[in-house]
Amino acid sequence: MDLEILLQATKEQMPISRWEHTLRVKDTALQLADRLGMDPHPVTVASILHDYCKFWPDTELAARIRQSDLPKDLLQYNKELWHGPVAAIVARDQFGITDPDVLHAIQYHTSGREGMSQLEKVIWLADYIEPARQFPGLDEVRLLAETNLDQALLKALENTIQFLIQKKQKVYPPTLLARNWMLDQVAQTQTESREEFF
Ligand code: DGI
Ligand code: FE
Ligand code: FE
Repeated sequence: MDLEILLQATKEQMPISRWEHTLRVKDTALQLADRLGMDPHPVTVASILHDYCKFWPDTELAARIRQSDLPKDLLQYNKELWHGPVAAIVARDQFGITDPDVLHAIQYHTSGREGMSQLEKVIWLADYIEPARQFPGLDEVRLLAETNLDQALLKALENTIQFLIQKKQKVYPPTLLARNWMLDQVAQTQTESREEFF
């Protein structure tokens, strides 16, 4: 995939502020990936495309969800959740991206899900911590992200769920499952590192 074509096509889909967010997510994700020894290419492609459909009309997003193989229950939840899954369909059908890990990282970049891959985690977290973000509790997540991807993601998912509850909004079940799963993952690594110590 020619990155210049992806960059140009994505830039044309959104206002400049969202485009700059996209570039910051890419840089943040690449920093995390470098530390984790990951291949930078899929990280770059998923970062560029993650918000491709952010400024599409809700009616268009809903139509694409109905027409595609995406889960229809998305339509019962917050519209904010729609742009990622639809961007994954565009990545596959318009840009010919076949790597399932890249497609999943785009698809689940808002909700998260149980069993997220390392790439999915990196994109989710980079989107949350990119330097211009200002969520409550973000300093703690940024600090955790420097040393422990899983702990940072757990905290960020918990912050997001708390935020949605405070706003009296529904929580899409995959986000809850992601948080429960990360809680187990973090507990498991803590037990393992204690066992190594003794
Ligand atoms: O597209 P971005 O603004 O870069 O970020 P995003 O794709 O993570 O969208 C974030 C918004 O989605 C955030 O304001 C919370 C909202 N949202 C609504 N329902 C849910 C949700 N986020 C999650 N994780 N789960 C939900 O059920
Ligand atoms: Fe998004
Ligand atoms: Fe984003």
